[in-house]
Amino acid sequence: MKTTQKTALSFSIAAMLILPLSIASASHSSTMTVKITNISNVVFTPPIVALCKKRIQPIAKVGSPASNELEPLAEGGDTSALANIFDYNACNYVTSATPIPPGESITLELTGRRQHYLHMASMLLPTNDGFIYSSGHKVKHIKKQGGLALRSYDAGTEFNDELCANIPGPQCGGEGFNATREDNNFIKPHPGIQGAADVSAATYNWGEPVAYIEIN
Ligand SMILES: [Ca+2]
Ligand SMILES: [Ca+2]
Repeated sequence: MKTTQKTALSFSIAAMLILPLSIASASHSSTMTVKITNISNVVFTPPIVALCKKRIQPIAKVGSPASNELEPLAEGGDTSALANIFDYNACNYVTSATPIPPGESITLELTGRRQHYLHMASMLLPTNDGFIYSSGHKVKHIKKQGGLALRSYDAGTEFNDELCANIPGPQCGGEGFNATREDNNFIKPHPGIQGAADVSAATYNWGEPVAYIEIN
């Protein structure tokens, strides 16, 4: 009897020792690589990529007006307001140092867990307010399905006049963010380049999807 009790006690002590270690191992953060590939005819501005522990408001909601944080990204490639959201929610995030030209990819490293939620956004150049985003998918789900294909969206915050004066970046050099919003002030699938003014549809128009994200 005494022996049995001693054995039971030994097991429970062993369990206490092992359990916290296994919990720590299951929730351990690791360095992940997020690879973004541009499969369009337009350039992606340096993207911002975040991994968040909690579920947070998505970067964009199709059919709703763009947030004041999304507007400067979609019109000017400025990620700083989105970075503030990620800071506020204690997410890990990185911003690429370079844009992603058509047919090329970049790989960014950041620390996270399989349970974390991925968020990513980038502007499409040369467009008025075209952008791509991914928001709220769990890392483990993205990994399980081998990656995510992204479509393009129009932020609905700037009319698509396709005038270089209103398009920033190396192709046009025009204005980026402007607080004025277009009449149809909601996020919608991007209609592509129409060749309405300064931007060549033959050179820049694209099909869907426009990007692919993989996590390793
Ligand atoms: Ca627009
Ligand atoms: Ca605007």
